[in-house]
Amino acid sequence: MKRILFLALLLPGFAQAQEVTLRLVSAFPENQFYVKRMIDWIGEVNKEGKGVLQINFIGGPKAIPTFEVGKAVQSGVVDVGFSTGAFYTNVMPEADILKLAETSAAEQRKNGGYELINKIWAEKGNMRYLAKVVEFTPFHVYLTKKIDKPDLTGLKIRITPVYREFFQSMNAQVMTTAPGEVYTALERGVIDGYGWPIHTLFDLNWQEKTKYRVDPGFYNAEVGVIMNLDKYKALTAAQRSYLERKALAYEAQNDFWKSFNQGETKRQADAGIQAISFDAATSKAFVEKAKEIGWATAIKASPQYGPELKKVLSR
Ligand code: 173
Repeated sequence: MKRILFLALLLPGFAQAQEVTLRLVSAFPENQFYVKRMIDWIGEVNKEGKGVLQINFIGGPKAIPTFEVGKAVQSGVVDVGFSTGAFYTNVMPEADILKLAETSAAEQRKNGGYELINKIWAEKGNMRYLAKVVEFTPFHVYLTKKIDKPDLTGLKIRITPVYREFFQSMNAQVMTTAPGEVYTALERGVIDGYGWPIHTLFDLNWQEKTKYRVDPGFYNAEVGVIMNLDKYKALTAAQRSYLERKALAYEAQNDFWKSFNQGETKRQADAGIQAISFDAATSKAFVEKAKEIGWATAIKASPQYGPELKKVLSR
């Protein structure tokens, strides 16, 4: 007993050694809805995690630029990142393959997908993939000019790696930007449109500059919580199980997006954004082409893991 007391006095902070604080950065702008929702989750984590684990939200792209968040997590400059895979293809090309998921995150927890993702993320990114927190969400092409067929010839379109090959196949002139730069690019007429999910364009006021949305949507937007692997391994068993339980609870709310997306579609119509749609055969070909190009690109970028990912992500 005496000896324990002696040790406790000797090591400052001994009593608090079981609480860890993780530093988190977001690749999405702070005023965007994803981040508001993520901050609510952090609130929950911190409320119930006293004495075990706390998360400190450092900030958005002003703290670490959108396309550098993955690198910061990989190197341990920050502990946790909130990002979509397309923003960290500079860590590994596999990151962008998650957009091709047809199986849900819940299904991937059961069919080996989650383990495979974590094997790749650990090996190539020094990361742990804690949870997918956006899914059931298609991407669309949004335009300031009208088109009457799936042809983007003569149009300058803002992209991320999500859309590159597909939009190029429709002859678009593409330009990569972080979400935070889209508004200014629209305002200055530098772009005639952009790729983005069906939801959350209002947070960044893009509806002011957007006239059309091309239907149908394609792929499945993914946003995840990723963690530096060394930091993850350094957690105690109690900290790790707490964090994983909270991450899973966050992921388990993904059905939220289904109703939210319906509301967002209506909100776009109310804001005067017109849907451009094609006949059934053209629409079908559009979606199939996106998928075909997506997988061809994925397998070319990762001959090692592309085919394995296809097994667990496809239906
Ligand atoms: O368009 C984008 O910035 C992008 O790639 C993305 C991916 C997932 C969710 C939201 C945006």
